[in-house]
Amino acid sequence: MATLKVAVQKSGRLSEDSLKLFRECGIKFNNGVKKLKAQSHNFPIEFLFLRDDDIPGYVEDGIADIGIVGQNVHDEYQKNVEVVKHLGFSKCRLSLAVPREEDYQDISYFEGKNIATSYPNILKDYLKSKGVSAEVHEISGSVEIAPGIGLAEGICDIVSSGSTLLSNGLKEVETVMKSEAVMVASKSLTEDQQKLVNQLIFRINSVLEGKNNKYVLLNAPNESLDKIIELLPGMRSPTVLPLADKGWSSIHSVINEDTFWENIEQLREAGAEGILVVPIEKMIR
Ligand code: PRT
Ligand code: ZN
Repeated sequence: MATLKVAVQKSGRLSEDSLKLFRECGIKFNNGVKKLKAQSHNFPIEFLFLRDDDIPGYVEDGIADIGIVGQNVHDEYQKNVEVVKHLGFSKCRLSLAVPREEDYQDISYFEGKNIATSYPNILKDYLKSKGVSAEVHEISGSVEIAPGIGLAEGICDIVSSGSTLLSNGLKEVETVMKSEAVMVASKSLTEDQQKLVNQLIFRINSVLEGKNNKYVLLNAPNESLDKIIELLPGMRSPTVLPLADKGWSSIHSVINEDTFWENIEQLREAGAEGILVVPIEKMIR
C-alpha cells in the first residue's frame, strides 16, 4: 500500500493553515508540537515537520513526496520539484524598498547600488530582466534594518501589511513577485502515489471552491422568478420551492464570493427579500 510523505513547516506562518487544510480535507491525525512526524489513521499520509527552507530540497531528494511552501521559497531554491496546486493562503509579496526620504523614480535607481535580501536568486533574475546591475547582499534575517546600519541602500523582502517597512523608515517601490502557499511534488512519484496526490488535490479543490462560494436562500414573488433565476445560475440551475404564502417562492442557489455584493444588490432590485447567506464547507461540481 502506497503512502505519501508530506513535508509541512514545523512552526511559522505556514504551519497552522497547512494543517488546517489537511483537516478540512477529512484527514485525521494527531500532532504534538514537539514531534517530528505524525501519521494519519484514515488516509495513507505521513507528515514530516520541517523548516520551510528545507522542504523543496527534501522533496527533490525524495525524503518527502510532497510539501507545502511559499512560492517565494520554491522560486528561490530552484529545486527540481513541481508546483501542483496554489493554495490561496499565506499571501504576500516580495518587494524592493528604499528609505522613505529617497526620491525614487524608477528601477534605474538601483543601478550600481547595494541591495540586501534573503532572496538573492529571485532578485538577481529580476534585476537582470530589468537590465539593472546592482550588488546583491545575501543576509538571512532582519533585512529591514540593513539601510539603517549602512549595509545597503535598498532591500528586497517579503511584505504583507507593510508595517515592518513603515516602522523602519522604508517605502515599497517595486513588487518583484506575488506569493502564496503552494503544494510542490516530487517528479518521481510512483503511479500509486500520483493517485493519492490526485485524490488530495480533488479534496483541496472542493474545500477551496467551497470557500469561494456562498449558498443563498431568498424569497421572491412569483412574477420576479424569471429575472431572479437569470441572476442566479447556481451549479446547474437554482432550486425553486413554493412558500406557504401563495404567489411566493423560495429560491436556493450558489453565488461566487468575487461578485457577491453586486449580485445581492441586483437580486434586491429584482424583488428578492429575506435573503440568507450560508457558508459552504465543500463544493463538488
Ligand atoms: O523557521 P522557518 O525557516 O520554517 O520559517 P521562516 O521564519 O523562514 O518563515 P515564516 O514562517 O516567517 O514564513 C513562511 C512563509 O510565509 C514565507 O516564505 C512567505 O511565503 C509567507 N509569508 C506571508 C510571510 C509573510 N507573510 C510575512 N509577513 N513571510 C514573512 N513575513 C515577514 C517578512 O519577512 C517581514 O519581516 O513579515 C515581515 C513583514 O510583514 P508586514 O506585515 O509587516 O509587512
Ligand atoms: Zn525559513
